[in-house]
Amino acid sequence: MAQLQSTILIFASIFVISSSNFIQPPHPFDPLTETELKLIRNVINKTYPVGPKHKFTFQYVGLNEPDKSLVLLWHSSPHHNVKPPPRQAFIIAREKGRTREIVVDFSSRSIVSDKIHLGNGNPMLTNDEQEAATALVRRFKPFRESIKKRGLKLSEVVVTSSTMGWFGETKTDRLIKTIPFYLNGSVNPYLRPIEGMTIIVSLEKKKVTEFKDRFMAPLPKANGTEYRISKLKPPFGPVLRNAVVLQPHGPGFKIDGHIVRWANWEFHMSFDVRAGLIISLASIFDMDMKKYRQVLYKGHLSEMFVPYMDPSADWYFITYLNCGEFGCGQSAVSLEPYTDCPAGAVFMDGIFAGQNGTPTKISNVMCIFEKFAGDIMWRHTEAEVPGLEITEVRPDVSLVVRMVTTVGNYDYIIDYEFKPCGSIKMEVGLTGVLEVKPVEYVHTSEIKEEDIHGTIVADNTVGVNHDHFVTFRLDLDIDGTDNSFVRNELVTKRSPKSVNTPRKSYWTTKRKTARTEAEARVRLGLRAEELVVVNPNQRTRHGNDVGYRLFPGPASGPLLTQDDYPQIRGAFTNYNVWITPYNKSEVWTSGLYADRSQGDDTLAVWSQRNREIENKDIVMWYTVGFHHVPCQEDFPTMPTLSSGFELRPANFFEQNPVLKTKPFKLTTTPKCTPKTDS
Ligand SMILES: *[C@@H]1O[C@H](CO)[C@@H](O)[C@H](O)[C@H]1NC(C)=O
Ligand SMILES: *[C@@H]1O[C@H](CO)[C@@H](O)[C@H](O)[C@H]1NC(C)=O
Ligand SMILES: *[C@@H]1O[C@H](CO)[C@@H](O)[C@H](O)[C@H]1NC(C)=O
Ligand SMILES: *[C@@H]1O[C@H](CO)[C@@H](O)[C@H](O)[C@H]1NC(C)=O
Ligand SMILES: [Cu+2]
Repeated sequence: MAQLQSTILIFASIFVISSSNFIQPPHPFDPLTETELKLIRNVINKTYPVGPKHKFTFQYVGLNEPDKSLVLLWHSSPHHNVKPPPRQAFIIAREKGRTREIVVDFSSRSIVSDKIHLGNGNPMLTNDEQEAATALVRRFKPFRESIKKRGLKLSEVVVTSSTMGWFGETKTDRLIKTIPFYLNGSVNPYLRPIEGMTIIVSLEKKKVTEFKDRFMAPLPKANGTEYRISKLKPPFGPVLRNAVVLQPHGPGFKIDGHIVRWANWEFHMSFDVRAGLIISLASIFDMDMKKYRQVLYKGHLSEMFVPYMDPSADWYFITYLNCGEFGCGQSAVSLEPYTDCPAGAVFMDGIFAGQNGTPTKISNVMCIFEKFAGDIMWRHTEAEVPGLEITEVRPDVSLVVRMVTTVGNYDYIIDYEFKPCGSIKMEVGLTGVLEVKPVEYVHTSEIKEEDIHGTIVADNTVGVNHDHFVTFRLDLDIDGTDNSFVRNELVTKRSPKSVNTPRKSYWTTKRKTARTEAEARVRLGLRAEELVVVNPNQRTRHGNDVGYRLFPGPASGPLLTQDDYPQIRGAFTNYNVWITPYNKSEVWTSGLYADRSQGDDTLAVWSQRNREIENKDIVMWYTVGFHHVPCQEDFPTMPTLSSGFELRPANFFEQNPVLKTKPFKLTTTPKCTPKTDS
C-alpha cells in the first residue's frame, strides 16, 4: 500500500513540474512550493537515497537567499522584464551522522553545492524526531517502572522534548532531554510536571542513553487547570459584546500571489520553517514623488531566547533558543477565523519539508486584516480664528499581518502592523501556559528555602522566573541600499551668558553617525537619544537626511552573568540594538546551528569584526525583551502580554503623508439597530 502511494505521488509531482512551464515564474521571495519540495527530494535522492529505509533526514529546507543585487534589479525593472535571480533551495540534512549543507538549483534540477558542517552546534530538531524520541521514552522499561513506582498511570503521562543547551561540554551529540507530565484527566499537562527524572535520548542512536530517577516529588493538583469554555462552570464573565466591522466595499487590501497591496503600502509575505512569517520588499507610495519608495528589504524573527532562572537539576538546562532549536515556523499554528484574526481577515498556508522531505502544510498559518481600533490618525480643533471653529479629524486604520507560534507551553503572537503614515510596528504578544514546578507549599508563609525561583501561582505550583528575548532581523533599505545609522543624542546645555534669559538650561541634539559596528551597539534606556537609519545620499527639499526612526519599546537586557553558558549562546541580547553590514550568511542571530551551540557564531561574535557601516547596506537587529516574574493571573493560562517597537518615517516625506487622506464615509445600516438592555 505504501509503495502504491509513493508511486502516485511521484507521478503527480512530475505532472505538476512539467505544467509549471506555463505558469508565471515565482517571485524571488515566494516560499518553496509543494512541487518544489518534491523536486528537491527527487534531486537529492539521486545522490543520497531518501526514504524510510535510509538515514538521510531533512532538518531544514528553505529558500536559498537570492543575491540581493539581482533581486533589486528584477524588482525595479519595469514589468519585471529582467531575469529573476536563480531560484535555489538551501537544505540542512543529516546523513551518516554528519550535517550537510546542500544547495539545490531548480532550473538545472541539480545539487550545485554540498558541504559538510564541521563547526559546533546542531541543526533544528524536526517534529518527527521529537515525536519518535518521546515515543521511545514511553516504551523504555526503567521509565515505565519509575512511573509505576510513583503510583501513576502511563496512559495519563505526556512526554515532551526539551533541548539540552550547552554547559561547556566538548562533545555535543544530538541529544535531547525529555520531560514527563501527568494529565490525570486534565488537558493542561504543562501545569503538572513529574519531576525527579533525568531522561536523555540520542536522536542519532534512537535510544535512551541516560536515565536517572533521582527523587520523587509531589504533583501539583489538577484543580483549576481547565481552560476550555465548554468545561468551565458558571458564573461566566466579564461579558463582552460582539462587534463586526462592516466593509460594504470589501477589504481595502489586495493579494496577488504573496504580494500584498494596501493603502500606500506594498510588500511581499512569505513563510519559513525557522523564521515563520517573513516580510520583504516593503515600500510605500509617495504622493509627491509619484512612486513607491523602499523601506524594508526583509524583516523577520531571527531568534527567541528563553532562559529559566532555576539552577537546579530539573531546570538548569531550560534555556531555549526557540527558532533555532524548534523552528518558529515549524511550531506555528493554524489561525482560527474570527478569533485569532478578525472578520475580513485573509489567510495563507505555510508549507515546509518534513523530516523525510515530503511537503507538510500548516493551513491558515498567517493572516492579513485591517485593524479599526478606534484610533485617531491625526486631528486638530482650531478655536482661535475669529468667526470659525474648525475641527479636522482622520480616523486611523492599519493593516496587520499575523502569525502565532506555539512552542510547547507558550504561544507567541507576532504582528507586523503597517500604518498609512508610514510607520511599521512590530508587536510580540505572549500568552499560553507557564512552565511550573511542583512544591509542597500552598502559601508563601510555608516557604523554607531562601529562593523558590518563582511565584506560588496555585496549590503546590511555582511559576518559574524566566526571560523572553525576541530578536528581529530588519534589513532596512531606506530609499536605497546605502544607509547610515545616526544616534541623535539629546544633551542638556547651560544657557549661554551672551543670551539675556532667565532660563538656566535647555536641551539640544548632538548628532553622531556610527562609523563602525561598535559605535552602533545600543543599550536602551541609558541615554536620551533618537536612533535613525538614514539614507545619507537622499535629502529632503529642506536638506534633511531621509530616514526612518526607531521608537523602541520598554527596554530589558540580560541579567545572567557574561560567563554563564546560556548567556554566551545568547550574547546577541547583550545590546538591544545592533547594526551589521549586510551579509547573506548572517541571518540567524544565535548562529546557523543553534541546538547545543557554543556561542561562536552569534551576532555578538560577528559584530566583533567591527566592520564599517557608514553609507553601506546595513541590517538592524532589535530585541524585544521581557523579564517574566509569574503572577497568579498567569494561571492556568496567561492573558496576552505585549511589547514591541515602531519604525517611523523621519524626514522621509516632505510633509505629513496622510494630510490628504479623506475620512472614510459612514455607512448606515438601518436594519441593524442595537438591542436595548433589559
Ligand atoms: C530514489 O531513487 C530510487 C532509484 O534510484 C527509487 O527506487 C526510489 O523510489 C527513490 N525514492 C524516493 C523516495 O523517491
Ligand atoms: C488523579 O485524580 C484523582 C481523581 O481526581 C485523584 O484522586 C488522584 O489523587 C489524582 N492523582 C494524582 C497523582 O494527582
Ligand atoms: C478546587 O478549586 C475550587 C475553586 O477554584 C475550590 O472551590 C475547591 O475547593 C478546590 N478543590 C480542591 C480539592 O482544592
Ligand atoms: C559573511 O558572514 C560570514 C559568517 O559570519 C563570514 O564568514 C564572512 O566572512 C562574511 N563576509 C563578509 C564579506 O564579511
Ligand atoms: Cu513568560
